[in-house]
Amino acid sequence: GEQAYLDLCKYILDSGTKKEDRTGTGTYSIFGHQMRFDLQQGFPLLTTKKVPFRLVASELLWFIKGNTNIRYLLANNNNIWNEWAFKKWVESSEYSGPDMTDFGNRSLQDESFKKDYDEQMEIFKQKVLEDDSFAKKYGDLGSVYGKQWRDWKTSQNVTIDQLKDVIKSIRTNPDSRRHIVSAWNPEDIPNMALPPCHTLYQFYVADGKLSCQLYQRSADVFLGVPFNIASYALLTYLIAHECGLEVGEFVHTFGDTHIYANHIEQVKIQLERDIRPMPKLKINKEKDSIFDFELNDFEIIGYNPHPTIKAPIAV
Ligand code: THF
Repeated sequence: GEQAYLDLCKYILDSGTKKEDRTGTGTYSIFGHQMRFDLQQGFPLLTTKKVPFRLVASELLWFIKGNTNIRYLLANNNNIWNEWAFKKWVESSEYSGPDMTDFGNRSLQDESFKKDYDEQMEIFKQKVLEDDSFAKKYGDLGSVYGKQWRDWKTSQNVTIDQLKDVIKSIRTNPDSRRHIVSAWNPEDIPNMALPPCHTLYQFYVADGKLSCQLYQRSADVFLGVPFNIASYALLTYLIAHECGLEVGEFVHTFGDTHIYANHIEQVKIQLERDIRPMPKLKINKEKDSIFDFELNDFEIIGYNPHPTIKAPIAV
């Protein structure tokens, strides 16, 4: 449960190794870890800070629809993937605004640069929302999660719908040890804005309950992991619902597990807070296919978290 998350944070602060990373931010990290969440106890949305469920749910629906374009997220007021699409745009030959090299770090250090950046980001978002051909070219993140889950292309040019297939295999052969969805497609990685952090997940059925385990190769413990826990818990609820099963456990297994150097103070604040009761998830029982759900088919009940803790995302 949530205590396992706080224990992980504390362990990394106490024992993590300082490393440099791709983003130039620096991290404290450990390698290899596992947490378990009993979904029968409630819905694992952390209470020691506010986790915006609406953003978690719209991102998951975006994956489930096989969509890889941030236009869908923007239309749902979800900005969590903007930086990766924006990066492609400002590095392209068609971009002619102020130089945006290393915008993630510079906007944290330089007030006047941040003004330019915010302005360019606003223009970019409007263009993705309003201009179809621009959106097609620069709103798309390439072969990220949605593509691999729903539309994996083999070398024979056959399409594999891993999500549909795994639901079918859970229904027809629950004892199978092959209920796997992989987002890690080595051949396709050069076509992705970011190689998948959630590399692979597996389902397990026992005693009428559906459990899910995720292998996450790289984990941003403060900003990403609270989202990731809620996202895979929601996915497990939806698939269990479609397959007529109860929910079991979510098992979260990690590779490089890190806290960014500029999240340390935020983590310390969170560690001082006491855990509150877990909320419950209510889903619209009139729908039965995971492919038909929309944002307003979910409701989180009894969520009374501590306040938001703001932190910069590393790009
Ligand atoms: N890159 C990095 N550095 N960390 C990640 O967790 C991450 N993701 C996705 C892709 N690249 C990543 C994006 N997921 C937030 C949360 C999840 C994200 C990206 C950003 C975030 O900033 N959350 C804020 C609220 C943001 C808002 O209100 O708009 C928060 O306080 O939780 C790994 O999946």
